Amino acid sequence: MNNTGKQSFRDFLGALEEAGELLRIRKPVDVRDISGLMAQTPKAAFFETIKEYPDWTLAGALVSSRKRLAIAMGSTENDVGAACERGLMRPIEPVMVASGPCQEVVHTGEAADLTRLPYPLMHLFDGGPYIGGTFVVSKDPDYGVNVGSYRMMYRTPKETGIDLVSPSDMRFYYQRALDKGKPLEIAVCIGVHPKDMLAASYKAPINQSEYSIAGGLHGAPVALVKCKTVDLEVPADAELVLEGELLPIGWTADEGPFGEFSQISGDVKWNPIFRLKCITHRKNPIFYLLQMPWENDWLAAPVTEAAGLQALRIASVEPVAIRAPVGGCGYWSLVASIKKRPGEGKNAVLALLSVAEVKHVIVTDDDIDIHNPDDLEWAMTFRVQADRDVIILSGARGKHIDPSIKSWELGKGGLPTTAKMGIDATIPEGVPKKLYRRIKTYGKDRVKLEDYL
Ligand SMILES: Cc1cc2nc3c(=O)[nH]c(=O)nc-3n(C[C@H](O)[C@H](O)[C@H](O)COP(=O)(O)O)c2cc1C
Ligand SMILES: [Mn+2]
Repeated sequence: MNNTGKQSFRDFLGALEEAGELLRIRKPVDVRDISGLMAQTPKAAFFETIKEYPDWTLAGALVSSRKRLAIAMGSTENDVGAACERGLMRPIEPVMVASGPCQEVVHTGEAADLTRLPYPLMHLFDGGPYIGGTFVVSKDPDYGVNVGSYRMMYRTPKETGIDLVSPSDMRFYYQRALDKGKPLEIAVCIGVHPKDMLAASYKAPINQSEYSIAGGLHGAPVALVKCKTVDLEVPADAELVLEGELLPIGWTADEGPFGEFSQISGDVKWNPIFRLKCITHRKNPIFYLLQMPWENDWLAAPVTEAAGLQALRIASVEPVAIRAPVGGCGYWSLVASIKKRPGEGKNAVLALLSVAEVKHVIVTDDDIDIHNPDDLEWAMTFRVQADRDVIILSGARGKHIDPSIKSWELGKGGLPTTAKMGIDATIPEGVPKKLYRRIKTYGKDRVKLEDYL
């Protein structure tokens, strides 16, 4: 813990280890073998010795299961969305501190060199080695501080690509700087707590800093230090910080392909370039290799679930359980059960379809266990009449990455739209509840099979 009581990346590794969820790999490893090994680890992995990078250790697969995600959130596995929502409702502003471990070692000039960091090629077909787990800070003179996560592709020792295709606050900040012909300063933090990563990936209103969201999730303020070469502040407890700027060249550099969070090997995109000025890091730094796609998809789930809970409450529908399935990559689908009053199956569908990228929604009554696929299918079978209970909308905001929306037809810089579908799998109005009385086996509570074995 750092002195505000907020947990750090290292605190989280400690919590994983305590829960028996961290695998320590002591044997020296070739950095090129790390992705392949990471994809096989049943737990989070910590590589203690990387042959070509003696100054570094590396951790990954930290939240690529609901179990480890729950450890990060300090909640039960089914309540990560609710824990996230509680944090979102009580933002806590960050505090400035004079110095922090993230700047124990400073490299400027020649020494600021991206080839000194241990990040391997992640997937076959990738356009280069990528940094996936970024916490990127930027500032706009009118809108203030922003934090988001955007993947970065190695180009040269001083340059990376960065994916700024989709609408985001930082894309907007960059466009505003570009309109003035100016670069946008950014600070890229790597190795922060998963709650910080959640805050970064949360779409806060443009004039709210995600630092206050991170504070809320932690229940303690984020301590910030001033950067060395840019006018920005970064979390004092980060493992590593890359200071630099996005060059005012617009969306002109090839970036990709990359193994995307859609679980698809993506296409080449046109994007800006990040230019490095300075690297700062902790002593004995730990590089965070965010394992795509799983960690990205699991990190998306609590935010999508929390947004779904909030949308339902705003629509004055009472949620009972919610799930952003990993098959929907944590972004594209939501399944929820509600305490329904007449008509609210439809209200709930509409509310959930309004959430960010959510494209498909299923709503059930609260007697259905939405975490059990067979129970969900049963509700879909007997509570849905497709001509009445399926809502289809056209022309909502979409994401390039979904092949089914054919974004290649848009041309450079164009933004796609998508259809959305919601299924009201609640008991239809006018159908008596007693027609859904579930079978109970006679005598099941009285006898035990094991007594007969
Ligand atoms: C691990 C991770 C990687 C991400 N990579 C990207 C990316 O490369 N490009 C992008 O536009 N969004 C990416 N996102 C989603 C954005 O971080 C998210 O939309 C965020 O809200 C953007 O913040 P902003 O609107 O404040 O700029 C990523 C999210 C996560 C969790
Ligand atoms: Mn933002």
